[in-house]
Amino acid sequence: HDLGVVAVGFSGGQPKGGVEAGPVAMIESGLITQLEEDLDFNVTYDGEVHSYSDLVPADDPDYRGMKKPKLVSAVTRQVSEQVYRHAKEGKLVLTLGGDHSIAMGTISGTAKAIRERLGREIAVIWVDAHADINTPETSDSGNIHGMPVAFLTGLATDKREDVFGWMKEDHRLSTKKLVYIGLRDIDKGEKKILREHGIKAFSMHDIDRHGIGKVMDMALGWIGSDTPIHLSFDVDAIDPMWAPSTGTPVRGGLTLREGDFICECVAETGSLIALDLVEVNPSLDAQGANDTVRAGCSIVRCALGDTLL
Ligand code: DIR
Ligand code: MN
Ligand code: MN
Ligand code: MN
Repeated sequence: HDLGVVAVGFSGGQPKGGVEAGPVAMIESGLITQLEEDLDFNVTYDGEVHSYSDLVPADDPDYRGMKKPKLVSAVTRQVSEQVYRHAKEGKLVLTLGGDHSIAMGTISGTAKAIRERLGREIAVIWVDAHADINTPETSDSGNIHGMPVAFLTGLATDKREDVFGWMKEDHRLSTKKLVYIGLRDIDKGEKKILREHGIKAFSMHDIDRHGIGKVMDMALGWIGSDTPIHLSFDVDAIDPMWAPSTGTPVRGGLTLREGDFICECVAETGSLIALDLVEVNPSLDAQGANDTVRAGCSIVRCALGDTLL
């Protein structure tokens, strides 16, 4: 199988430096070689961790409360085109982040490519402690990594081409084709959005109640078989016991095995078309950086078909 890899060294969707070094850390630990040699992928990777420094605008004032709106818009627009090109050629696409704002690029890219190539709408499984579905108006932080799902679903839009106005209908995702797993830190405005739009979400409470096996049956049942799946995995979904080096850790998360299990189940469907692994920040909790990088690499291998037996 053909795999396109995009390494996005970007931190502008949130205030903490260091997350731009996530891709290098995962690649240096041998991830791409493992995908080629152990999992037999034919990998296309330009060998570059993109920093998009040419896209830094001269000025970038807050707009509708968003911080660095022009920068994040320009970077995600470019990521969208990179991911689109791989997906249009029928490749599976792996994107290593970077903060989660980059999912505005990855998911818009696959949504467009799969529409054009297969005439299908994609489904998204968003594994995260957070819902990342704030609109600029509901966000308390103004950090755009808390907003990608709102723009991708069209709950947030803007006419300004340089502030996500480039995102058109064919880039978007239906709220009915979105499933969350692992939620445990949701803002008040986000809860209202999830409720009002009937968005399918499995919180840590649901995982405690039913077990991760049943939750995955329900999550994949909601999506339906034979639907192309984009898996967007924020490493902060994993409990900080195993993945402490991330910008907004929240206790009470998934175990390492539950994280891998989610990915194994998605791999088993045979419908995975793209995977994002984001928010690995090796400079935070430096003691735990190795564990966090290992957790991230394990997630990627499991989603891309590594099996225990
Ligand atoms: C909070 C925290 N909901 C915000 N969000 C995220 O800033 O909008 N942390 N995504 O990773
Ligand atoms: Mn996230
Ligand atoms: Mn998160
Ligand atoms: Mn945040």
